[in-house]
Amino acid sequence: MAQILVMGHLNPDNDAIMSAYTFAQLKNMTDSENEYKAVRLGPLPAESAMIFEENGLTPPELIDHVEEGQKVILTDHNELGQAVKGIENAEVIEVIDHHRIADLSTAAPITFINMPWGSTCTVVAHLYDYYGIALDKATASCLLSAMLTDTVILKSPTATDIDRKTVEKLAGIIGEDYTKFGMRVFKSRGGDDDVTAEEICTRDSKEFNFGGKKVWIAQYETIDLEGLRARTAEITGEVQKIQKEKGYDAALMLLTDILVEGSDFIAAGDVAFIEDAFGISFAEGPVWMPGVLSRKKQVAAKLIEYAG
Ligand SMILES: [Mn+2]
Repeated sequence: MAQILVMGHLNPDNDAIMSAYTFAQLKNMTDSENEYKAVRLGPLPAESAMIFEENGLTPPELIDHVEEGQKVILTDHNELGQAVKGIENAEVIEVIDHHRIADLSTAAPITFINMPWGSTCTVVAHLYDYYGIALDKATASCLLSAMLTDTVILKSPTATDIDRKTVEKLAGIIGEDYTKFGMRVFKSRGGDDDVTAEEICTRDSKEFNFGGKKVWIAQYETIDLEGLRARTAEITGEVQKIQKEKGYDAALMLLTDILVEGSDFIAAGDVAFIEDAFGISFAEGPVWMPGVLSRKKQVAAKLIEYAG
């Protein structure tokens, strides 16, 4: 019996954690030949901790690398830059995702399920259906919480009709209005006052390769952007530090207000590339981008298009 590790991306968000957790559980219910263990590659987000606690579940264990030959299943990512240390010498046996297809290649044919839906947990919910496994309340809570954080309670342009239908269905299983549940999930993150600039910049950051440019894009979601703006200088300093120390061509921080529905862009490094792509200027500091909620669809996709 082999132990197979199921994991979301580095700097995990709620979708990375919950997709790994619920998919490992599904695999254990449908394949008795192997043992599937969900793990995480970074700190547990506050909302994930709340959902695990409420449902009496044990969060995935933290790991920092995988051994050579380890069998792994990737959820919520397929870019090597977002994967566990040692991935080059591990064996990827499945990928369940909702992102662009990047640079992963395998020696053998594998299950690779990638749907352009609002969250990986939407894909996992449909895989429970596919295997005819009924969702219990705890699993539905895990999945729903991640569908709502990834789609900003269905307000993000990444939310599809499939997401909307699935959200309604899961809210029915847990017996709670999805908007109320979603606000409760977002509020579990607490206010921003106790959060350091370093945490703001690293809580949900990802590395991308845009036509040879190594670009770091981080996103921090708040329900009080006005309050955060008092700390613009401090946060800008942190973004500049990350860009320089990690040698990124460019670094872009999105401070996203989920209630007002838009983001402040703070950039460092080769900002001309970002300015040209969006037709904006950072000469006066951060730039307010109304309606921008999705890093993937409204920011990364635009930079890929521009770089190509
Ligand atoms: Mn996701």
